[in-house]
Amino acid sequence: MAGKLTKEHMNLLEGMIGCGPKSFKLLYSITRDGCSAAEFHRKCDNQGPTVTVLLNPQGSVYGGYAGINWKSTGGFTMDDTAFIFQLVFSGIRVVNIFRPKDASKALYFGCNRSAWFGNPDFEPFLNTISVNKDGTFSLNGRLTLGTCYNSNNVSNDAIHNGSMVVTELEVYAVSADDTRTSTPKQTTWRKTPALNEEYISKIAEELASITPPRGSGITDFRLLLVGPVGAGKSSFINTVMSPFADRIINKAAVGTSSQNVTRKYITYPVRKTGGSCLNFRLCDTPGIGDHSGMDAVNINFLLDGHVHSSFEFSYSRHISAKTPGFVHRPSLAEEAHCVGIVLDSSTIHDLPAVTMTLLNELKNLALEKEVKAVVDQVSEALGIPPNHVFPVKNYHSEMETEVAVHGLVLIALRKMLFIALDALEERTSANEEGQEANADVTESDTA
Ligand SMILES: Nc1nc2c(ncn2[C@@H]2O[C@H](COP(=O)(O)OP(=O)(O)O)[C@@H](O)[C@H]2O)c(=O)[nH]1
Ligand SMILES: [Mg+2]
Repeated sequence: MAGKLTKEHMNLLEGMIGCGPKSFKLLYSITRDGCSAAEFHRKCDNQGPTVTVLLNPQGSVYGGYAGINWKSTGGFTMDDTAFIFQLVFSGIRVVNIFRPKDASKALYFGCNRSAWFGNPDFEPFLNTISVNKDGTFSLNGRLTLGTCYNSNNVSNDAIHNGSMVVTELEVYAVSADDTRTSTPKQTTWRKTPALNEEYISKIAEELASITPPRGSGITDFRLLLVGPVGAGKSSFINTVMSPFADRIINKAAVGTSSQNVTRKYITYPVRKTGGSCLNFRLCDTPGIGDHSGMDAVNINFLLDGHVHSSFEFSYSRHISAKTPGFVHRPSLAEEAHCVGIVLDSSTIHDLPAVTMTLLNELKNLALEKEVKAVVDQVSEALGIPPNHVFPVKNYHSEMETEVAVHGLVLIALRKMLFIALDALEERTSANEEGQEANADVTESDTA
């Protein structure tokens, strides 16, 4: 059986290991051989250097390299060639290598433990884990970089999405391969953008240059965010603001305490460090499912621009033309130009049926106003094209900004802006054509 490690991953790993081309032979796979420490040791002990790779449902790929034999003899073992790595985060290439700072505890050889790195740094699983109904495995280990391995200021969540649920764990024997020449690094890096400072400033500049179409009379795009309570809508807004300010922003109230739960419709402009505003507003909404009043009727009014900023939703009363502050004839500028559905990737399997129904209704309501979501399953469940689904990670516990977080959020934001731009260009040209047609009629009338 071929493993899930791609050629590109192998090229990246052999660069990290060093000393020329390597071949990778699959020794152990939890989906093929069962997830048990005994099986891991039966297949992987005394096989020389190995790579252990984990793949998760969010599309992240990370793992650890051991430069010496795995054994079942117990105790810590020195390995200054060992490292923990990340290759992909949420489907986007994010390459990081975390080397030991205390190599004397680089590996642990426990007969009831799988590949075990540091104390505790990266410990996939203990004993035996049974497979979940959906084919994933909820590993009982953890990723907590920083004790024996350097964390390079990358948070654990930015590697494993805050969860030890995996779709696969594989171990490969690594040996020198003189028959294969490695792909030059340059070629690999060009295929997809590396999320580094340079890329972040390039994409931030590009985003600042996207403006509503001329003739639309609109100064800023309205990007509406909807989703269940606690999905991360307010955090997403703060995270989007952060790369433009070069610090973590906390303007939108985050959290589940009663004063932090969003009850109002609030539109947030985004400022650059110099003070000027970008050409879009992020519109925060109350969460679906907390008696917040976010049902199909109210969402429809919101999409069409009948609701003013700071409007407080009520569960007991629907919005109507009699609601104080109701915008009777909203202009195109007041409508939602793009709708982003924000979902928490760790609870996507458990969304209540009523929430799914409402999200589906919302998609139908939004029609050409295209929709965003954060995980692949949503693409299927809601019938949204996969290239409109963007996994992102918000700031929630970090102290400092992170390049990978900025990269993912800016890529998602760019897609939202392009969707809004396309929708508005279509509307504006349709209006212009309408006006031309009217002008023709007037001329012939007066002739
Ligand atoms: N692990 C993790 N937690 C997050 C993320 N985004 C938000 N959170 C946390 O989830 C909780 C709810 O977030 P919030 O933005 O208030 O959700 P909202 O109700 O949709 O606005 C807060 O405790 C956040 O710190 C994320 O990307 N990863
Ligand atoms: Mg909120």
